[in-house]
Amino acid sequence: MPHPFNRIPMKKITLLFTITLILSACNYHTEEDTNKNLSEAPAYTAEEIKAETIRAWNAYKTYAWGYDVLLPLSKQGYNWYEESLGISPFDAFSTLAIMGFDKESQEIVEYALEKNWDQDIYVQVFEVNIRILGGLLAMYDFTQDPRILAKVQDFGDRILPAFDSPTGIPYHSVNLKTGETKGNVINVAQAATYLVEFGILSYYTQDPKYYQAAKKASRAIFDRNSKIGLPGDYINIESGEWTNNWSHLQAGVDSYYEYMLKAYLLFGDEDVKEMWDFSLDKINQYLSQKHNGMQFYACVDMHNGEVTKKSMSLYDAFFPAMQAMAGDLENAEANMASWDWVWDKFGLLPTRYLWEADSVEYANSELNPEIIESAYYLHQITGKEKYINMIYKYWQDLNMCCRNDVAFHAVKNVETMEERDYLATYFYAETLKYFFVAVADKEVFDFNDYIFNTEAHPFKKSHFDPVKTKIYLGL
Ligand code: DMJ
Repeated sequence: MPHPFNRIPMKKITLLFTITLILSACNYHTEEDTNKNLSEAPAYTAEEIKAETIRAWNAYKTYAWGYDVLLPLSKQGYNWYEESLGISPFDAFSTLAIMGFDKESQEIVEYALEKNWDQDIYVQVFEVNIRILGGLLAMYDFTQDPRILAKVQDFGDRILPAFDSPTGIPYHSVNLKTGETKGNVINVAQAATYLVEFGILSYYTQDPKYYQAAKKASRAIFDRNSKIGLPGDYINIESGEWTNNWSHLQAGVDSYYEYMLKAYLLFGDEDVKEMWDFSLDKINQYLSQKHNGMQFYACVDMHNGEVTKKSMSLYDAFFPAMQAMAGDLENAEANMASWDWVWDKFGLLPTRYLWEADSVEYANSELNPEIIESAYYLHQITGKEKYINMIYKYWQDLNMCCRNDVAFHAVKNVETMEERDYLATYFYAETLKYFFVAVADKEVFDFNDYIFNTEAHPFKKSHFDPVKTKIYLGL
């Protein structure tokens, strides 16, 4: 596979030449291309993804070990807060474990066992839940090592005080050492993306308090739906009042919906199934829009359903996966086709695109997984070859636009492909994992056996006995 950027001496050529070269290398999908045969991108193998994963992981170990994040261009580490939480290793573990990198996985287990969470820092509850708690739970699910369960429970107990609010919706941040909280206006995803991790923690600790806290938070959002049945996107967690009346399924709301469906599928909780069914009806009724024969999902006013913005954020590309998982293949395939069309326009997805105005609002792209995730679900569920061909194409484009001499990097602008010195931790947890499982043998990873948390940490369905689940989660 060609990696043209690695051969270009970027600093030695003129800016004009660089931009021309990058545009021709990366932005090669034109509107006329959209109907061409997608099988043009070459197939890749699971071994190839493994080689790229270990290369990128070794870059983290070499340049950023102990930090949260690798900065792959300046080749150094970066922390989210004043002290490191070590997020990359926790996010990377389940991907390395599935790929069979036993030595590297064991190194992360040792790192987790040594980690002391007694840190006097405020952390964002949503982010540490999906990445650290989710990563550690997956580590326990893989290893069944009771020492890891003790670490997970310790971490869970440190973020649980965030849920001690008048509404039961968590504060934005919690101090890991003191349990003090701050931040009383948060978005819906930050408010209600806990059912999966907290349910698993309840199961493994046999203590319903975690799942019950998560469910109270999700319920508190759902119960504040408008008269026409839609949530807003920002809420004051003390007063329970919406501070923004936009309703959508984009970044800031996305995983609230995702977790209702997944908690039902993993735990059989009929209450959250009802919430999901109701919400999906409203999404189809108010958010779904047709434009130029394609299907998009708009932002609308939560009180009257009027469209407020015809935009998509690259995070919403997770939704075809949810539709497919829920059995709504017609909408899932129509939605996926729109995402693939946007990808073809740029050769990567921009962070926010205005589909009616045909203009880019936020041009950066951060190695995000969602479009690959949805193509993977659709390939698994429909068996249609076009979806694996899309994944081959995404891999080829990502390589051309984001691969560097040690790992991969984000881009500041999908129209110029200007590089950004950042490798998000979810690239290890999600993006590389979806590329891998899309082509891995069923014996290595069988899609039907697992539910992923929103950070793609996989949990084996068969590990959760339905009778015990009801007791341990308090259903
Ligand atoms: C991930 O951290 C999670 O999937 C989250 O739910 C939103 N998306 C990012 C990656 O794009």
